[in-house]
Amino acid sequence: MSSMNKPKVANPGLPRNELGLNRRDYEGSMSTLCAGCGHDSVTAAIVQACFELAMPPQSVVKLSGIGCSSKTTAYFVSGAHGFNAVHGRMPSIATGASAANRHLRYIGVSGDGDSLSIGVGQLAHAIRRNLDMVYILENNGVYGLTKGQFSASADVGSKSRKGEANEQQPIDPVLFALTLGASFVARSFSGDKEQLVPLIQAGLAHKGFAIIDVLSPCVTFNDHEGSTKSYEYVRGHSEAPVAADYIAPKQEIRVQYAPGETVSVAMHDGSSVVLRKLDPAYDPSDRTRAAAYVQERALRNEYVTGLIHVDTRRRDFHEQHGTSESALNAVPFDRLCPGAAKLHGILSAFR
Ligand SMILES: Cc1ncc(C[n+]2csc(CCOP(=O)(O)OP(=O)(O)O)c2C)c(N)n1
Ligand code: SF4
Ligand SMILES: [Mg+2]
Repeated sequence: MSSMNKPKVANPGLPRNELGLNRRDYEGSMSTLCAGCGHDSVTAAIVQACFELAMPPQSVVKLSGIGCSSKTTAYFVSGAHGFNAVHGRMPSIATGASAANRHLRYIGVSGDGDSLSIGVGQLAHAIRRNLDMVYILENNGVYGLTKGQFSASADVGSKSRKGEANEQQPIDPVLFALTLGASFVARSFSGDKEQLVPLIQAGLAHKGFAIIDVLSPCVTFNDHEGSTKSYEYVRGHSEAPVAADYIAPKQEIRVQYAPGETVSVAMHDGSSVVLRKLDPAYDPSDRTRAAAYVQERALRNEYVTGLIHVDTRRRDFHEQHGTSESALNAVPFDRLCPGAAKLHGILSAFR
């Protein structure tokens, strides 16, 4: 993929975070996506989230597959580690990298084609394993990169640019993730940075798999009348039962909330996520009811957005598998490779 680096010279007046870095330090190369593509707004939200969290760039690992959406990783945190996997195979790379170093922060960006067609089996197992990563699915209902075929997330009846209606049932990534027991499930819209930034921050603070389905319109192939993934349709058909505010560790909760109006979720890193209930009956800790709510609203042609479900008690991949506390590249060779005699002993236990 060709890329153009942005000049690093920044206005000296730009605000700096605790590390002394400014927002420009969290950007990547120049985007080659179409002007107005939703994916570029998601990039801007990731940049803001990482800047505000003062994440050391070298602590971030960016992973993606293939698609316009998967090009996103080139456009943020240029100082991070990165791996652009083959189509649909990003979760395997993330699993291996995470097993080798549990202390880095893994941000995966994928598309509806990459995640729900060729990569659907990979995504399913990353969810089941509760891999410790944020998985951002930039969902536009089409294969943008290959010129606008319907993807597996296209709604029944949604029309292509030429007027043809999709007939196949969609896979809703939110319902898919809830069914598989995902521990953090959110949905947002590329045009709603106010909602998306704290969701990304909460996802990064979550110990386990945090999937964020971001409705991210494709202006070139799926932004016309009749499409259910256009800017206009998504704006007019989205509703959030809870609003999430991310509160960093040691940061005071400054806003006064009325009693009963909020639920505070303590995250493993000492931060908290304050959930303001916009629908008083909604309980984001109840996975079954969350799924029913999303389905009921889908029947009314509404996208449920916000933090849909969170469960901080589920053991993540590292706890389940007892992965190495130190990164494998820091483990002495004699511990990494205990020798032929030990290996023989292990193998004979399986005979
Ligand atoms: C093995 C393989 N099969 C097919 C392709 C062609 N291909 C490239 S991207 C893509 C779909 C991308 O769709 P999506 O993930 O929704 O990304 P978008 O471009 O819409 O952001 C396909 C089918 C490929 N690159 N590799
Ligand atoms: S084709 Fe669609 S998804 Fe791809 S860059 Fe253009 S607007 Fe974005
Ligand atoms: Mg797509």
